[in-house]
Amino acid sequence: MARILITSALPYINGIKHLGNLVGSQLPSDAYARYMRQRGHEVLLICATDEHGTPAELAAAKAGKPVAEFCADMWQVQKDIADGFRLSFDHFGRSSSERNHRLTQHFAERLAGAGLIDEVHEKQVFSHTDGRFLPDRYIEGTCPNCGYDKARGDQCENCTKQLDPTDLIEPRSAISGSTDLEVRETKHLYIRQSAMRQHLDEWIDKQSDWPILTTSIAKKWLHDGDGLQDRSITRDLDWGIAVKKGDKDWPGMDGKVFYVWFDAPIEYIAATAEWADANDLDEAAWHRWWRTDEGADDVRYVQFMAKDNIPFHTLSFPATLMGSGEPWKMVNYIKGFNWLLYEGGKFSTSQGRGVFMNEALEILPSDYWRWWLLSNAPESSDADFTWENFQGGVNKDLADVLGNFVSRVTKFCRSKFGETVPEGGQYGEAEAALTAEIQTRLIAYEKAMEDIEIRKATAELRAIWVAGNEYLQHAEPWAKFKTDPDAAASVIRMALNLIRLYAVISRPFIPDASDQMLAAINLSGTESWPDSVKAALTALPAGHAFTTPDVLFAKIADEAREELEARFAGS
Ligand code: B3M
Ligand code: ZN
Repeated sequence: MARILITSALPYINGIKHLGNLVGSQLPSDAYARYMRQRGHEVLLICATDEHGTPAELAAAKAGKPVAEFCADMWQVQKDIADGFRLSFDHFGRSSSERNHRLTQHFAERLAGAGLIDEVHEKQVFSHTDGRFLPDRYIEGTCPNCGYDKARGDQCENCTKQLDPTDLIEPRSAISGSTDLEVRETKHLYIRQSAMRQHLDEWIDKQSDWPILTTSIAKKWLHDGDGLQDRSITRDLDWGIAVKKGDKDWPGMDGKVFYVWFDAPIEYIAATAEWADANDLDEAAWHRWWRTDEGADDVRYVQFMAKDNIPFHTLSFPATLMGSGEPWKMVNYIKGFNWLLYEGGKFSTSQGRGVFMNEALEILPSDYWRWWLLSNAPESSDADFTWENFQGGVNKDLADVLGNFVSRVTKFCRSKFGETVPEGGQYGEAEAALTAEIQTRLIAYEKAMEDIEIRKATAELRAIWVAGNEYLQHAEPWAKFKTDPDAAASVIRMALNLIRLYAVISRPFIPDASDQMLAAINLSGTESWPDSVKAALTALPAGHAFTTPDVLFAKIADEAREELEARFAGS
């Protein structure tokens, strides 16, 4: 039995995430965790909301709520949706937790102690009316390049030119509209990533099994241009983790908070501590996942994320951990994802283009989405969600292949033999061939899950469903029943056992359908992974009672698909 720590990138708090976000980290992390649990490993799956930074402040202002209240409400919304998708997080934390405040300040103190923090004096815009320094995007004015009058201090939205706040004509505060601004000297903290470049480079070179997508992005940041830059880790915001050294004040840093990308990955650790707190466990309980001097050496730590998050996880966060000089667990494997497109274009939150997680659950139950998204996960390249693809995948794989198999077998059995596994007849060559084929495919499926090749895994699983259908097609129990009821009985006995096997091995992807199938055949709770297919196919002996389940998966009709296409076309 191994111990596996799994983290999903933390969904940002500013709004409900779309299906592209879901398939880029949370959903595959869940399928992987479920699989590893079924195999008997000790798994800890951690996620949380990422709550700090400017976008959280802006979203709260837009919602007309104080930011703390906005984040608390939005955490609950995201938590409920995660439950709706059956994401089996052991803990879904918050980066604004007390644990994360303390840990983030602790890391800052350690990094400063190791000489890895520079205090840099910079000029920045101060607003007298607002009584604070303004982050670049909180300053608005006229673009010197195109004359657009709502350009932001970091960029003009109209002509896309990158700007400095001092470039703006007639600058004003985006908070109050005040023009009473002044450029003042202020101080920010920079983490000396450049000093850790060689260390990071060597560490990445050791990760020979990482996917190319992950290492190539890390190497690009390490070596392109001027190489790894020192990064500012502080911001002038109200909402965030106060800049302190441990619990001591940091001179000259009053009113500043840590940059959101500094504290967010630390929340992986803090959320594990939150998990221990929530379960009345002691410090050792979470240390054994994170401190290599307290047992975490034996842990395999796997991270899931979309590709734009990779630099922060291959460089910035490791720099924080290494720089602390403490024995923190470093990641063993990073699984990165490309983009999911929506009907050939981008999902867009601002334009309402695409399908958002809450909407998806209102349309169809989670298994439909889980299956389609995971069997089309954007692993080696971008993937495209279209309603037509979605309809095709659902109707074919789930309704025609799996759902139909379960319903034909149970209904036929009920009408001819009653709702118990029939006795009589003998297994022969067809059953031996089927068992052998499924065994081979199951091994390939397992290998794909070990390697976190999600699409490959779903392809093998689908092929295992198809094999059962083909077996039934050839064995024709409905025809045999008329001449040789015993032969029909043995086919149905095999088929009912296949339902149980399908319920168990499909569970990482479609947990609700798995529950339904196991309940129908009266074997709820028997979900541990089969050692051998042959043995697994004897779980239901003759005489075992079952109930005929409702339709597992309904087909999506053409009219329904067209309606959805129109509804989600965006504005
Ligand atoms: N919140 C990703 C995002 O929202 C970011 C991930 C943090 S992981 C520590 O795009
Ligand atoms: Zn412009």
